[in-house]
Amino acid sequence: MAEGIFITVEGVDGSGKTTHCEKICAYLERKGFEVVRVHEPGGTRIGEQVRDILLSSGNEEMIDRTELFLFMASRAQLVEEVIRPAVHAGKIVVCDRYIDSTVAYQGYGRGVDETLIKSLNKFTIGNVEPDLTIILDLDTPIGLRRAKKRPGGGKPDRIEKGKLGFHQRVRQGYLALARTEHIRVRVVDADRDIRKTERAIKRHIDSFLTKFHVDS
Ligand code: T5A
Repeated sequence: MAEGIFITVEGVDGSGKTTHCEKICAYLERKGFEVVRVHEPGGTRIGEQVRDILLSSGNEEMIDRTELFLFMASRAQLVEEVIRPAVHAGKIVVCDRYIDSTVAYQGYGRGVDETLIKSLNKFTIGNVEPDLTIILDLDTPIGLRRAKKRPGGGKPDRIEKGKLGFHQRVRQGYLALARTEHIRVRVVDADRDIRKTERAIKRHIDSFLTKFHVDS
């Protein structure tokens, strides 16, 4: 491929993004593509330091604007260090969370103005827009329970500690985004057997690759 592809995976906490990003990468590699897997916040040396500040449950006094700018800072670094060069080199980048997380969490969840978020996102990423976004949709209490049970899980981080109402608004935000961005965004039911979710995701990826005549 002359120019690569950029796929993002989104959803509420514990919806299975990490699990399915791994499966998507393995699937694409089996098809012969060169794949780069990244996550947000983090994914670079500087971004991982920002991630620690953002998620540390001790940082309870963090105000919404600080949170918003730290997510953007981590994203800017990831775009320039990793995503843009990889896409330009013809690779497929699979990113666990990206711009839609900020619309859902800081916009719908915290109530920050959506127009402001979108213009900050634009400033942060330039033209590095996702080609395809999979939203794993799940009832929020189920996701939060799953996140607690994951290996190495246990204590909720600063954002997982948010009230149920906050997490429910985040889910509604994702569903609203899917309605307005129906060409780029695909919603997959994540409240079922992992293999069924995996098959649904593969169908969306295959149909995207066919539609855009992409060969490895
Ligand atoms: N955030 C992020 C913002 O507020 N704004 C932003 O702009 C950005 C980029 C990131 C936090 O930051 C927020 C959102 C987040 O709160 P994180 O640690 O990266 O923090 O958190 P998550 O991205 O939510 O990752 P999690 O690890 O919590 O959840 P995942 O990755 O969605 O879920 P996963 O794959 O780890 O699965 C959780 C458990 O469920 C099981 C898995 O085996 C695992 O044990 N599971 C299933 N169990 C039953 N049935 C299924 N179908 C299952 N699928 C997975």
